[in-house]
Amino acid sequence: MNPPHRLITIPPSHYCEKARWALNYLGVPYREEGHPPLLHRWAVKMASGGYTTPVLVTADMVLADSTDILQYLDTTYVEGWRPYPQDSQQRVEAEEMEELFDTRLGPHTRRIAYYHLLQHKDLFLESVLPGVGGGEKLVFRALMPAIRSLMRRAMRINPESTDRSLERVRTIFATVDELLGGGRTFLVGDNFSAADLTFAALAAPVLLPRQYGSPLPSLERVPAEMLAQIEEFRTTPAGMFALRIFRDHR
Ligand SMILES: N[C@@H](CCC(=O)N[C@@H](CS)C(=O)NCC(=O)O)C(=O)O
Repeated sequence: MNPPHRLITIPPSHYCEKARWALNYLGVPYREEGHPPLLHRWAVKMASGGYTTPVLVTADMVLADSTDILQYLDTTYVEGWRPYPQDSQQRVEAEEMEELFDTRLGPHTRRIAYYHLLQHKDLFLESVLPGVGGGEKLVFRALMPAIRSLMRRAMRINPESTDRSLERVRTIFATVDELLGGGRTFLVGDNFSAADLTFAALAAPVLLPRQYGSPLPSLERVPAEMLAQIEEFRTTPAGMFALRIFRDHR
């Protein structure tokens, strides 16, 4: 029998990782349907009418945003792990942090990773093609030069914007360093929540954690400039925290 849920993804996407991680953590059965960037558009349009992944299709609902997916899991699987704290004040804090990471961290870590990977065809293809169907793999390879420039244009990826994104990521990491200041185990309260999961998932493109749910390039193979940035972020308290969250909870 087919699992009840479909998860439409661009497999290496960190917003998809956020949804996939929550589904895995709860043990919810689902079937992942991976597509490469841009070729995802048709499947997503058919399923949700929108543009972005992840999209979770359940028997009676279509959820086209990673936060909506976590909220859905929180209210549907009430016997298991609850992504959001039960205390109302802590819940507000967790939701505010999730929103901050979704809007101020995710777009910038993605730009930094793509800036580097788009310059290295093999690393790029090894990152975006696992988990994708054979036909789309062929089409993607054939259209790769055009897709690469469309992606650069759509995400405004250039050296100057990438430098600005590095500064934005440093700022969010410094905020998380401060939040963790008193030696906290988790960002909100005493339990693993959507705040921790979202920070770790959306920071992943500048940390390359081993436990990530889709293959990422190994540290030995990434270009020197990217490696230096990963080492910088990995050695901050926020970076070490995200790597620990992956190690202990992914
Ligand atoms: N707010 C959305 C953002 C998702 C998002 O930006 N997804 C990217 C992948 S990292 C995407 O599908 N981009 C494709 C496009 O915009 O065409 C969420 O949390 O689900």
